[in-house]
Amino acid sequence: MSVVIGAERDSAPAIAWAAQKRLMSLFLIGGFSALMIGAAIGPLQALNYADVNAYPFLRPVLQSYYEGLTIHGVLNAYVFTFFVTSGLLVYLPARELELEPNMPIWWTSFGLMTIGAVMLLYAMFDNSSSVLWTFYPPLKGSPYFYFGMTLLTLGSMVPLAAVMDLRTRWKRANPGKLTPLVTYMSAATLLMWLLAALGAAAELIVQLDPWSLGLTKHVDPIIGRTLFWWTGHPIVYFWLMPAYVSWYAFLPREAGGKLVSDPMARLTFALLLIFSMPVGTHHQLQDPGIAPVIKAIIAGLTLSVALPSLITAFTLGLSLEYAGRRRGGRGWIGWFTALPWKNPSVAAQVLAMITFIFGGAGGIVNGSFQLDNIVHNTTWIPGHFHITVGTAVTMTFMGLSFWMIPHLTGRALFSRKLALISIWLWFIGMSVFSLGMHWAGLFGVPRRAWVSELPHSEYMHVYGVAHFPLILVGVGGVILWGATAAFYVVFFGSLFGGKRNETPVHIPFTEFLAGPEGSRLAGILEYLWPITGLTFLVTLAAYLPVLIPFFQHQTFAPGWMVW
Ligand code: HAS
Ligand code: HEM
Ligand code: CU
Repeated sequence: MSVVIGAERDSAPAIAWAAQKRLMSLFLIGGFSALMIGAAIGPLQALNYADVNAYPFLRPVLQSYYEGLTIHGVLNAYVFTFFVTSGLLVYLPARELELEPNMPIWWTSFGLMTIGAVMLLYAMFDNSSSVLWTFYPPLKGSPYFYFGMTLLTLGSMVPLAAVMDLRTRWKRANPGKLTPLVTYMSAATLLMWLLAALGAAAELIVQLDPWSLGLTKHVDPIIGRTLFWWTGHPIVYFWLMPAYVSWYAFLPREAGGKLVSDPMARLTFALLLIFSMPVGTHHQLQDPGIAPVIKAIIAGLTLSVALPSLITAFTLGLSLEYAGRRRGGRGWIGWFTALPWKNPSVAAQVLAMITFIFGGAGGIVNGSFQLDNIVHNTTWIPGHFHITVGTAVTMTFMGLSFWMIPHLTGRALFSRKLALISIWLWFIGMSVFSLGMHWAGLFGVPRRAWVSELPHSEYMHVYGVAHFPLILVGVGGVILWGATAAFYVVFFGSLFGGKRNETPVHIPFTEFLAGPEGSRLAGILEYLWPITGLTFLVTLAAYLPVLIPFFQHQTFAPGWMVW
């Protein structure tokens, strides 16, 4: 049962939702198919660090470590997340408001992203574009890569139009009322992404697309990097915020409780919209040409972006405790063990949250200017982001799919037991993997290095000091192969082989202990467009001092193909 919203539910003609469910399923299938390829490659990279070089045997498919790494990063970080998010952030608000979304707009997003993804696959698998997920110039791939990336990015911005249209129609029918929570969170996420995507869109359309076609001869790498990180930092919140939608709006109910505060959820999303944008330069703390004073200011601002996540930790911690106590949990730990751990969707999301505590702590280390000197460009960094995007977000999407596939298709989950096994294996595998990556990073083991290509004695000579943590990396990777296999048996098994459900599965919209009614905070936060405008100004204030000197001293680099 969803929360009842205004009079819309009674007066609106009943919507069948069949077309919407079909398109939502396509978004899920598109996204998770990308993850399937990406996650199959990941363990090869983990084994590389443990000195197992599988690549000579993979020549017919992958020509080099870097071709695989590009496919892994691009499919997981862009294609998987964009598809799932562009589905969820339209479907869920539409269901919350009980209004039909504008289907041509939503299909446009799907179409653009599909064409983009196919072009990217072509460019990566023909070994013309091993430019890694950051596609830093002057590494030069094929036009298919950059145009594919352009279409994928534009496609991911389109859902904003669908959500704003839904919100406007609902507001017209419900004058003076606050936007319901899921729609609010979706709108805030997509408005943030509208500003965020401008950087990469500019880099692609102005710099890289024409350059890849040969229309321009040279490229300025540092301008490219800066525009990339304009997007590349807030993109991590474009990954995270849909997971937060699930944590705030569904998990409390799935766990048997209620969300303790709706206004805190709104505050989190508004703060993420504002703070995500101006801090991308913390990825360039070791880059030349940016004044130390700017880097120090950005380091300070970076700590502010942790704030909404700390609010989230306490709000959701309390909501889970409430659920656990309602289920009979007693004492300091009893509420936690009383959570419905047998429900794979709940287990996935709670384990995702626990992992995220460590991911967040590592992020704060990265953001601290001086400490970043030690960890930058080491395996510490992939260690950090495999427990943020690679687990907190990915495992939340996996958990969400466990109720959503039955909801969309009318079929029961293929096997709850195997679903639980996949989640626990992912949690254990990623914990071991990420511990190894962080630890090896502290010994200075570089990321993005085909270390297993060295003869064993040389590998031991250079990396022997980090041999144990690097073994952990490989072991974690192998466990993750098991997790991936188990998950996809459940995912595709449910889609195509699950038993027909007797009773329909509803979207688990949560109830609140403290709702938004009468909250002054919620009232102020309702002004999403002015908040977006303010964020744009703050972003310009952060980026103009970085970019102007680069435009005044341009460099002209020819393209490189080093693979
Ligand atoms: Fe990061 C690099 C700083 C969060 C992803 N990050 C990366 C890269 C990626 C990434 C992909 O400042 C590398 C890109 C590349 O290829 O080079 N990151 C941060 C900070 C945060 C942060 C300050 N990162 C994320 C998230 C990501 C992500 C989220 C993906 C989804 N990161 C950096 C910096 C770099 C960086 C530098 C550049 C480093 C370099 O040198 O290259 C913060 O937002 C983190 C805040 C999070 C928290 C945790 C809150 C905990 C919660 C769970 C609560 C649990 C409960 C369970 C309720 C403070 C919400 C209760 C149960 C109980 C038993 C208690
Ligand atoms: C990079 C392993 C899943 C996103 C890497 C690296 C390893 C790895 C070892 C570092 C390679 C290097 O720096 O040389 C794995 C394993 C996975 C997995 C074992 C388990 C199935 C994921 C997931 C995501 C992800 C689920 C995101 C949704 C990335 C990205 C990179 C990366 C963005 C950076 C690529 C680059 O440097 O260009 N992965 N990964 N991975 N991984 Fe994963
Ligand atoms: Cu960042």
